[in-house]
Amino acid sequence: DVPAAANPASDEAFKVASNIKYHATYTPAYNPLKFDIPQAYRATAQSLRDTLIQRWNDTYALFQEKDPKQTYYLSMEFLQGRALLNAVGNLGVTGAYATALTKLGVSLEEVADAEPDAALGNGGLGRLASCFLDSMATLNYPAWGYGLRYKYGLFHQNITEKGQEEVAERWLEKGNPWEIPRHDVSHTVRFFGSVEEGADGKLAWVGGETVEAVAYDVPIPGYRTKNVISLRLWQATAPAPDFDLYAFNAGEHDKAAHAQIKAEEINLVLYPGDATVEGKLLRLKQQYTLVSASLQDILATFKSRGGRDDGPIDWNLLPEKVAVQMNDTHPTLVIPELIRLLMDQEGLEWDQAWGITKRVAAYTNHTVLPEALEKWPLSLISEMLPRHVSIIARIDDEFIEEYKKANSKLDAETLYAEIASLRILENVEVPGAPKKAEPVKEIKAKAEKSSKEEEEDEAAEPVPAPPPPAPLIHSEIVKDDVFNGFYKLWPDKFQNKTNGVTPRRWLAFCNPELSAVITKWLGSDDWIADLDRLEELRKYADDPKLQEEWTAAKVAQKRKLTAWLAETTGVTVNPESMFDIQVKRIHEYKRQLLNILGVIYKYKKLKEMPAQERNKTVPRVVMFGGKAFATYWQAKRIVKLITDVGRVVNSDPDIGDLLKVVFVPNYNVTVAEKLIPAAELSQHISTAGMEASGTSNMKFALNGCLIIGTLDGANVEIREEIGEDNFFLFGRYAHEIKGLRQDRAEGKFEPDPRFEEAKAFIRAGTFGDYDYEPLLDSLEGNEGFGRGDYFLVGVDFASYLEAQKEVDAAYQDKAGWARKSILSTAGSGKFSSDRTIRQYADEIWKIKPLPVQ
Ligand code: DL6
Repeated sequence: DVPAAANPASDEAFKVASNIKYHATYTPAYNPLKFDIPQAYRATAQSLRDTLIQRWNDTYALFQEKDPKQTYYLSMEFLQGRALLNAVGNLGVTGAYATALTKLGVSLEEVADAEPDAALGNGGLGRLASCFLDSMATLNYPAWGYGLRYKYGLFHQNITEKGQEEVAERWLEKGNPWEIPRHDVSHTVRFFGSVEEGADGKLAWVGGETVEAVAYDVPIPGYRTKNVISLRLWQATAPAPDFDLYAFNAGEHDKAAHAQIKAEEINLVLYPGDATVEGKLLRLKQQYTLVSASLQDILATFKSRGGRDDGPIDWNLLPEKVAVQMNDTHPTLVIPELIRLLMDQEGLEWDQAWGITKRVAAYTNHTVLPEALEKWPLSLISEMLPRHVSIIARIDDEFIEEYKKANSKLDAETLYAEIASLRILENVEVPGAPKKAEPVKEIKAKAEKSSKEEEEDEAAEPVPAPPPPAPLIHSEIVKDDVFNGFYKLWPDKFQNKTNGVTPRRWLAFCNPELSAVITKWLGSDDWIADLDRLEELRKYADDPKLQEEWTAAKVAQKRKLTAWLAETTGVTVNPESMFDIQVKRIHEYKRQLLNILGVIYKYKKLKEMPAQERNKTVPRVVMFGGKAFATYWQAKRIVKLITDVGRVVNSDPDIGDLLKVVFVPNYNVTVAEKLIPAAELSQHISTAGMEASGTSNMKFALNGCLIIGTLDGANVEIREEIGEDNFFLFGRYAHEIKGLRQDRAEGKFEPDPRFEEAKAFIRAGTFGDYDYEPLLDSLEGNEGFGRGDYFLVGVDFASYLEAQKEVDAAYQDKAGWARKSILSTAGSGKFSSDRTIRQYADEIWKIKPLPVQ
């Protein structure tokens, strides 16, 4: 029973408590006679869902009525994390829900903790998509997300004696109160089949297999606004008859359910292994399902708005009403699919369909790693998407013709080499091309080589100083290297948008202690929706009172994390130590290996020191978290090494609390929300030029954590904003990497003896007898299979150790550290995803806010 309201002030909490109890009884997912934490979670979520649905309906009705231009954000990944605390926070009802739940005998925190983490993503690209949704809703933009409803997401990571073990993440096991199945919204998606020409001469795609993609809407509330937008996730199901009753009754049970199982495969996991043809086909099916269902939905919405569903449709208006953003390469089938829908379903001619498509679609590049810039075998696309292949081929043909016309002065060899490097189809003959066009890269390499030889012949001129590093390294690499040919053709199509993170989840809600201090010193909590206000903290950075409160907030978070670590990993750490954290996907370019080699070196030196000297060192807990892709063996060896080092170091009585190494298992959004607020130092140490941006660096800086990092990705801008003195910089610059790589691979670079010492320590068996040779071998700077130190760990090692010394020295000055920490937060205003989304809205999508009154 809900106790009656004692005074009018608790009226709202009383209503909330009644509503929660109502849901515990009437929308039961559990025995309604019990009210334990799982029931309380479910009922609380249902109660919030009522408000969300109400507001979602109002928002949708407003968009239908006003028919604004709308953005649709297509992404294979959304790393949403938990929804409950975010919902109460954004709806402004945290206090009421906390009080209501206390009345009911449970706490908001325990209830929130019962929610599984929605991990429909892999890394930064997926979390960025989720931050963007929060900002789109908060800023009242008519914008939606589209994704896939994965049953298992990526995978759940266990850390065992053997290193990383992957198991299915059963996040939907007990149902998901945050999703609303829309059985009235579904679209047919076709695969395989053939293309036939109809009597009217038009092409039609027929036969093959089909699935029905059904919409599941996840409401996304904005902060302090009535707008609630949608993340629409597609679930593939078999079309009727989805079950063969005759086969079933004949005892062929597997066969009976075959169609349904086949359709549901699409939604099982994110990034299924693609080493086999079956794996590749499944990935392509997933990408096409997302694209086709979303575009059909978008066109249906376009037709239903402005009363055009019963009159002639003016398709030229589509770019004025619709912007489609492709989050990286995965949804790029948007281009041929939109053309197909406009031509084959809506009867447009090629020129009009292609013209409209060019104005509707935009693409964001999130990496220049070749393995992530997807290419598909032509045979596979031809088989699965035969109609699209002809569309892609036509785009390719037109491009080649246009290029030939625009470059008629080029000699044939250069012209066809350039075409070969820019066109969409690879290894397909270009009409009119000389028999064997040499790839442009080889031609360029030849030219470079001969000019180098010429240079060498000349009397040695002093080498000019390298240019200063560009502030937007990734955008420069995209323009000058990866897509240089296209950039030269269409410079106006290239723009930089600095990423950002939502300050709601990544400061206000995950770090209430620090948020309270900021609100107190800024005089209001407006900063949560206007992050530039953090700048005003700068003037108090030297104030001992603020420093004291600031440090106390950090200590509170460190204590919480200490308890959680002990519970989840069994490792006891001293909260007085410096908390040093590196959390991100495990990848050689992110160089967790550099970090752990630094730890190994430090451990060796601590062992060698006399106890007296040792005890003067700054105690540190070095934490790692992140998933290695299941078949990325080198990354998995890195995880294994970290855990082996932890096992030895953490139980060494000589070391005690001076050094602890913890691998936090199953890193996800929920874990990040615990680690980031407690971090004092975080490592963003990629090989320069390889990290497109990084967004966790922004979250750490926002929470007053100092960064040790290379001049790479968003580190460059963060350092500019928070000040050079507050950033521990090390390592070589992006423009030096190519030359260094060459030297390193040829054994021309002598690595620091400390680097050799750390490797030898592992080779000596200090951390067990696991075969680390393939990993260590990759660090050897001489040519040979798997060698060459491509990520330049050996090159940056010395400067990394020096920067770590600076960190230790700085940490000993408590007031100085607090000052730097305050300045980190104060300089983080730029990194709000609200700023990023405003830029996308103004400069790319051309959409305007439309708030529900
Ligand atoms: O743009 C969001 C995020 C960047 O911050 C990271 O630097 C970048 O690695 C990530 N990219 C991806 C794409 N896949 N890969 N590799 O996740 O995007």
